[in-house]
Amino acid sequence: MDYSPRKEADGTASLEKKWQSYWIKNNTYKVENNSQRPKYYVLDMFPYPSGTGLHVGHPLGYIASDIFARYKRLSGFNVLHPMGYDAFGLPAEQFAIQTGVHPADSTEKNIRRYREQLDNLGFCYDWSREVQTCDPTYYKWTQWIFIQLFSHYYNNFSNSAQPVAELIKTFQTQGNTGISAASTQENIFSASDWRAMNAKQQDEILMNYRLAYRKTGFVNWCEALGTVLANDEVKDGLSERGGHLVERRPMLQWSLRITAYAERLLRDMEPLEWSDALKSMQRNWIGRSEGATMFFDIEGQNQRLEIFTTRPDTIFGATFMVLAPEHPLVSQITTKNQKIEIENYIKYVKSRSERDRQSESKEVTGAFTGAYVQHPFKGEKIPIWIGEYVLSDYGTGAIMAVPSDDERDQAFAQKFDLQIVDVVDKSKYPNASLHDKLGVIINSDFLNGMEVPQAIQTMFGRIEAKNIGKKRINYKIRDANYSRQRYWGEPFPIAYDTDGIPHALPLEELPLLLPALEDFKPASGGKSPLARATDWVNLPNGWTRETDTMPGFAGSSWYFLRYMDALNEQEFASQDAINYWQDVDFYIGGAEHAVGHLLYSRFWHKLLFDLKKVPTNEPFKRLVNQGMIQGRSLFVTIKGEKNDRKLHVQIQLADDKDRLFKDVFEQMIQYDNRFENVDYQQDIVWKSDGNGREFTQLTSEVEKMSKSKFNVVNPDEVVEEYGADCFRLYEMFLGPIDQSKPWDMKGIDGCFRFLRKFWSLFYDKNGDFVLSNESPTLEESKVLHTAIKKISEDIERLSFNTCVSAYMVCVNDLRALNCNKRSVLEPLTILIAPFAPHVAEEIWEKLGHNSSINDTKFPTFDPQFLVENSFVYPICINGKKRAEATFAADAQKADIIAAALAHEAIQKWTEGQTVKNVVVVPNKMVNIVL
Ligand code: ANZ
Repeated sequence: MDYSPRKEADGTASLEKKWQSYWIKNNTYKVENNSQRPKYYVLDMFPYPSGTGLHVGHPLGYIASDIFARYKRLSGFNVLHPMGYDAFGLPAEQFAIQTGVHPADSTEKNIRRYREQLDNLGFCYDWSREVQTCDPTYYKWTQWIFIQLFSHYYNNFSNSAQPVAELIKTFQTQGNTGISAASTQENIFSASDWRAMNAKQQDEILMNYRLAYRKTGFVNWCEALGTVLANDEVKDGLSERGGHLVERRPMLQWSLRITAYAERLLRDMEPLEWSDALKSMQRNWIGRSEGATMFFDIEGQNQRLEIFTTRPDTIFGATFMVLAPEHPLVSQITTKNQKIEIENYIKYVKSRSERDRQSESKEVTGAFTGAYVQHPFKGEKIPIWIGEYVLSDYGTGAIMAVPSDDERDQAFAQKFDLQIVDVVDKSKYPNASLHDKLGVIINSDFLNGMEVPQAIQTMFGRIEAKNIGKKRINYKIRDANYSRQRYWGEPFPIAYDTDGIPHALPLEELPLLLPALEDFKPASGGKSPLARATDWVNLPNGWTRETDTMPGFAGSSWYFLRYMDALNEQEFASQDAINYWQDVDFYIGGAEHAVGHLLYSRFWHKLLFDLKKVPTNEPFKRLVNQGMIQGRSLFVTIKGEKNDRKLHVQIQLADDKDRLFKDVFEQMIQYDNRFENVDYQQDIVWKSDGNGREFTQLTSEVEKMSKSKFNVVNPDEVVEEYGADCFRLYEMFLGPIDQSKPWDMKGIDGCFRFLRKFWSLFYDKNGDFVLSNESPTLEESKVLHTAIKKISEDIERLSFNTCVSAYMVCVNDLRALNCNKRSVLEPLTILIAPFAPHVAEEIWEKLGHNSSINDTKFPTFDPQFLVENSFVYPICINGKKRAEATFAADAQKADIIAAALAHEAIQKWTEGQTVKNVVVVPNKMVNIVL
């Protein structure tokens, strides 16, 4: 019988389909929340179920984690390996706006398609734990976590989240003088101040402390699209989609105080088994910097300007100040003469995205306010400017500019002809850059002669002694904007009373369901579509609901905990389940989530840790980013008067020599309007193939795999032709898991041939399944144990491509030895099961087992068969070979003789006889003379 994973000649269910139904029917992959075995949790980043389905790049990580999960299970662990869908999000809503299909319907349809595609690949997911973030039984708990964020603040003394209710008690008895908390502003008030405030005022104070709070933030507002855009959706002040005007506009939005956790997010990362590249991305994103805030008196006003600097040692080189254009002091300090110039400049800045503003290559811009501060040590007047390179939400939104030692200040000074005073002599450090903080201080009064690091420390002391500032640690990371003016997301469990004070809904009212809507377009004035659901928004007692929805990262920030106990209706997961599973042992997903999802989920996990809801302070112990599978795009060249143009062609239309035949092309252009204005007879080069057909030679390039590049390969088609086992092996064979590589069908036949060879080990010439029960020869054992060692070690270090080669070597060697012994082939079958689970189950059944191969044990290697430089000695008696045994090449004669005489098979021959002599010919033979 031939290996045929998909199609049976008689039309019966294929081998792979048979096992896929068997697994479902027998709940093979269902996991319990307790076991005698140690636990192991293997997690994939769950997908967003898009309308286009999976392409061959998506399963790369899923296959790797599936192999790992199967291997761990076979190695004696109770393995949690779940899957679900990140199902809220913009594409479903955009699709709804275009077609009127409700996002819930399109999402459900897409999920069904994904599930079919995933099932087709034979994954070992425990689907009884499936999570969909748009499911009310799930988002009930996303809302609940939001309420925890809303009703907790961060206590810097205990370094943990604490209830806001306790904070209120403290305010009532001692105001906020004795506390240290993560907060937006630090106005000091007493207990009697607090008690004198009305509810609205108190609410505003509390907002400065809550971990989920409302604040006016600047957003990229696009009037034409009626929505806020993310930074990467804005290019040069225009929306990337449609090219509409975008402006920075202040809007009242929910934010999450992730900054409170910045230090812990940094510190707790150290022991994790993550790549250095990933850790340093997180480190840079968090961006810890040590410096000081300093106050400068503003001339002629009873006001002080607070700045943040990491270089207080350069204070004597500060020759001007720069404020962010949004800084609240700007309107107060700007003089009459400068008013128009400042207003025009602010208008210009509003049209710029944050990214434009920070980009270094851009032209230097700014405007003078007409106002001055006083230098705290020199007493001189220093001009105050505004400039877009100073960001409003970093530090204090204001800087002292030191053009001698900061490139951006230098460019600014040169452009506007401002004074430059050298304060650091760097001649001792010719190779140092400005960022190295090296040199000797000059022109700086009491700092003169000090090395920079010493001068910085001295200044920290001076500033505090003089009471003009404080040492401060700043983080680049911003609090996360948490509001979206969108329909397809989690509603906030918040209602506003008649004073506009937000209140969290009680747990009994959760989930707060997303109301049914038929029109998903944004409402006018930057409001969410939910604002139109007036029956839902307006409550009988006069209160109103929040109409924004939560962003995409809400549901994905805690889903890994829900899998631990996915059906629980009382809690997000039971304490028993969480204490059992603890955390994710192995997590795999795309590098694009390095600073988004992986920071938010760590932050939420830490909150839950503070609330004693999870026992670990980090959620993901070991993490790997899989590389991308790229596509090979094909292009047709269209001649132009000046330049040739290249247009993508659907790769499936070309032949294996990248040729596109004219008849195929003519069919294609009937439904492809990109070619409407192309005179293809003229502008495309056609050649004859010699058989009466004309073709044009296409060119190729490796690019991201995407529908828009016409280079998508659907795994279903590959699986249909070669089977899932072959597809799995092949994706792993493409190269190291963490590297990107182009998809290329060329090698897949090799994997298929390998599976056929593996299969044929079990069959004789007549096509019968025949195995011998003899013991393996030493050579056979050596082949098997070499493979066991290599493959188990390689799986542990996630080197899956080298495992595939090891299987191939092993099977080739066993074929060369004509091995058909059960004692070798049975362990080999288990060895292969993580990669090719269907064929392994089939053979396992044929070997006479009546339970799944998943319930057996992974073979372990016996080092005696792996002795390097060993030799297999024939052991002869009176010149006739009676047995064989392996000895190290450098074994002592006496040891060889002793072992040969002790050999079981030899003892039968020597029993009752006298051994006259034993001759050892090194690396040749042993002869026993009786
Ligand atoms: C004086 C100075 C002298 C500075 C010098 C640098 C070099 P990091 O390390 O990134 O924290 N800065 C402060 N707030 C800013 C804002 N809102 N927008 C833009 N720039 C800001 O850098 C801190 C430094 O960046 C601060 O130290 C400040 O310039 C500037 F030789 O102060 B420095």
